Amino acid sequence: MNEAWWKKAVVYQIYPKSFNDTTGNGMGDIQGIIEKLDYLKELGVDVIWLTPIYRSPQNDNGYDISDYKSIEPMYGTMEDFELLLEETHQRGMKLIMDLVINHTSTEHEWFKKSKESKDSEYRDFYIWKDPVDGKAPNNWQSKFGGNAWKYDENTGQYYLHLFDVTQADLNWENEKVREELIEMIQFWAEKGIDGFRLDVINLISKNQDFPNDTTGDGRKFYTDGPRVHEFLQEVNQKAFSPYNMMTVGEMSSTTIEHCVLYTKPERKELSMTFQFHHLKVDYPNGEKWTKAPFDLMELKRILSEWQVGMHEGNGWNALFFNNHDQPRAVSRFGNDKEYHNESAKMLATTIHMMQGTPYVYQGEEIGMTNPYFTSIDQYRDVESLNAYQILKEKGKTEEEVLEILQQKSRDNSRTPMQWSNKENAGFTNGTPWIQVTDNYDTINAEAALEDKNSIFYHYKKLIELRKKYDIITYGNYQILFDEHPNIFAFSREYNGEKLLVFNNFYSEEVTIPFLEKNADVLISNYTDQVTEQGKLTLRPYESIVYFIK
Ligand code: TEU
Repeated sequence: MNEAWWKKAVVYQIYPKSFNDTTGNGMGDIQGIIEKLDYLKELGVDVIWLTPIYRSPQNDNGYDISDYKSIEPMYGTMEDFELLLEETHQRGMKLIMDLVINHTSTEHEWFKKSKESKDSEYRDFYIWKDPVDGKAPNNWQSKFGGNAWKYDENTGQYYLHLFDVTQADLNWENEKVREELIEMIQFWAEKGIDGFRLDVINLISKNQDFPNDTTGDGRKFYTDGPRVHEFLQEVNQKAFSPYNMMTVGEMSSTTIEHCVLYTKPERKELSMTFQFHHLKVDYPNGEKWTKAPFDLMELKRILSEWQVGMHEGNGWNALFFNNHDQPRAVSRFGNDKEYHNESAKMLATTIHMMQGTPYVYQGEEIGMTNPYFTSIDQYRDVESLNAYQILKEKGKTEEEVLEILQQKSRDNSRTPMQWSNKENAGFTNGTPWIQVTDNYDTINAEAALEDKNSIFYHYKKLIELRKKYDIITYGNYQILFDEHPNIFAFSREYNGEKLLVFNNFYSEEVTIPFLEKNADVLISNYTDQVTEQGKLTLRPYESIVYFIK
């Protein structure tokens, strides 16, 4: 298999806690994933990405790891995992794990020993600093709100936590930390997994002066720090390359220039990167916790910039609108009421016709929507619960805060997978850890499989097209009608062939010039097209891909 097999692959992200429960404890488990492998095979995905299933106190649903080499008992056993890996491979699919190596849980043995005393041999596994003028060492803020430094009375120092206070940042400057982490990666590689998704990996290198953030609100994460490429090349050389691992880095607030450096093959760092700028087009002035419509012109500009920049730099994009941290795209960028089917398909086509490796987040393939929770008691996510407190302290009313959470909370994507119209959407026979969205009676996998016009079969066809047409993988990208306020259109060209992709992002019908003669329709979300006298009419959320030989 050539080294870049993942350029034609599609990855399916599973959030195990919400995927499928076989024990009745209300939380998904590994046996539940095994039960659904044939469903994923039917969809046609090539790779499964599991978010963390390692032992964890679950303060951040597994992104707070207390033991990298054991499975969290609520998900099952190591034997269950090894069976999942074998069953996945038997079906010709690959499996990648989530690597959270910027921080560990404060329940991790390393942290417990580090915290014991300043002389602990593990002290420098983490980032401990003396108070400055009796306060925190600098003005850095946690991504989950509040100070990024926690004072420890016992040793009179602060430790750094860029995320929750129970997620202590590892000190990558310490060679022993790198050695331990590389050995852990090799442990999983030896089991035969096929790669990793690397959590907030561009935060691992900190500016050792730990300067105040003078440009932002203290949340400017010293992303893409001074030694980040050096560290990644070391890990790649000792752990990724020897096992031919596919790797995807989650890059908070990064740049095209850095992502070209992270993913140019000859640099041997990562296979591809997730960037998030396109998922902040409903953050007015960069502020997530505000209710606001999305800005299509910004979405088009950012995605186009990344398409062109990464193509020219020979880098490689991970393409996505959905994941476990983001609201459901059909509710965020589409229309989950009157045009649910059309808009979900339109959004899928937008992503899958670009250059890069597409990621399908569990439930996206059947058009799962935000749950529209109405009470704070329905929320589970630590970031959302912190935001609730902070917004209330800032004087927002309960109603205003709940409206913001309804639009922006990470729990929007963490409701149980909707398998059928049975109780709890067929996810569990117990009480689900988080409420099921109440539209599961019509939006569920069983119904989707029985309906040839379902969103599921649109994804299946997009995945098939990627295998069949090299232009989708290798073609260059050019935006079309870039000033049009309603449509996101672009072309792809490769070896004399051309794709024309038209997406109407709104319910208003629009007409544009269209002079192509021998254009074949590769895929669309309507059964016909309206073209006459050199014009193309795009109906509500209409999406069409034309292929010109
Ligand atoms: O997410 C990184 C991150 O910044 C997220 O907090 C996300 O972008 C933000 O919530 C959007 O507002 C990764 C994991 O995907 C996330 O689930 C973890 O909570 C986080 O790292 C810490 O490990």
